[in-house]
Amino acid sequence: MVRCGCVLFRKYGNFIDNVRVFTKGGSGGMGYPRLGGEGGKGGDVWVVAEKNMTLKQLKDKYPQKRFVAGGGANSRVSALKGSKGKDCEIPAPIGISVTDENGKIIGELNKEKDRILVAEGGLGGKLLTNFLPLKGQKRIIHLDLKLIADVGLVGFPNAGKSSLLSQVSHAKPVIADYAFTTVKPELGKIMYSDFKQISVADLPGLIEGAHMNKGMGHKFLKHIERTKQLLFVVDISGFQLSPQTQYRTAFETVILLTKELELYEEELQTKPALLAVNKMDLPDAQDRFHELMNQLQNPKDFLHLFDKNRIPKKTMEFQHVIPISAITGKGIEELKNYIRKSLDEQANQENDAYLKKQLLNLRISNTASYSEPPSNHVISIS
Ligand SMILES: Nc1nc2c(ncn2[C@@H]2O[C@H](COP(=O)(O)OP(=O)(O)O)[C@@H](O)[C@H]2O)c(=O)[nH]1
Ligand SMILES: [Mg+2]
Repeated sequence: MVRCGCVLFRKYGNFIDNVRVFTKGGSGGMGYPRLGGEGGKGGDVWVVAEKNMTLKQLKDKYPQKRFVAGGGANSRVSALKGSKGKDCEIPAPIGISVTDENGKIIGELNKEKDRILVAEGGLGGKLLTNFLPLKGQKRIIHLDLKLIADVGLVGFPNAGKSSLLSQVSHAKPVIADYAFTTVKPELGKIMYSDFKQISVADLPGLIEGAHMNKGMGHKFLKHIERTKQLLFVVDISGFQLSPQTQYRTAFETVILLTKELELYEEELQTKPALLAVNKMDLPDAQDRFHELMNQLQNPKDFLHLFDKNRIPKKTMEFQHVIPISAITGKGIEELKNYIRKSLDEQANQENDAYLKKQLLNLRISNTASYSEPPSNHVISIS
């Protein structure tokens, strides 16, 4: 058995699982002191869960990441009670938690059309406010995709995902219960000798055609988003769903899995991924493994063997490929170490990027300190 994992590539993805946005409720409208008229309330800002929305789409659609609701109408002789300002809606994916700048949870979106009020509009001018309107609430919020686990297992049936999960987690995996999902992922925890823990989710039911909602299709694929990294698991002897379906080699399995991810959501492919090649205890496994490595390192030489519509635009870039046997336990320790290393490296990279951004923000705020011009007509409440 090959002892060490082979490094193919070393690149961390840029899957977006959190977004920071600026929100501001609309200002109230002016009151009408002489006639006792009341200005309209400013519009509110809401975060609303929408099907098929992703944080990346949100970022692409609103690069400024500013959401400001409309102002309330002033009170006039013809309309003493001013109308309410227009609300502003931030479209977000399902399965999001919304927090404020201090990390305090404002709310969660667990199903389609769930909505959370994040910044309230100011009151219109009225007797109580001396007919002066109030400003809307200003708030910076974070939208975070709720994670189910650090690592998600990706593989066709019988690859050995369940066996692997019990082997690495030393305990019977538990079935997790999440409000935002009907597919219950099996969760296991890898324990390290220094008490570090890494959670692994097995989301069963991925088959060819899952992107078209075959098998558990979308329900399954949706949850691959909710892990920091992917662990592909393939059977070195290949895969055949049933006697009626085509036999696939391990390499073909990797390509087909990649294509399923791509067809569902291309961004999934940017997640850091490892490849565990299972059942290395079987006869001929060693030869097949060398063949597989050759194919993975030169995919272009082998892709012409596939149907055109099965070839992914981009092949998966695995951080490591690790031969294992979930039955004998061979390679499992190496796999655990690579999983940990990969997650640590990703965390370091994210941390570096975060610090760089903070530094940049600091520089910008030092060079151009900006304050809003004072207004005679608007007062603030704290
Ligand atoms: N020879 C061998 N069989 C394995 C290994 N891992 C799993 N299996 C067998 O493969 C079959 C499918 O395993 P399972 O863990 O249920 O796969 P899953 O469908 O991906 O969860 C079972 O019969 C396992 O005993 C392995 O490393 N070597
Ligand atoms: Mg299973």
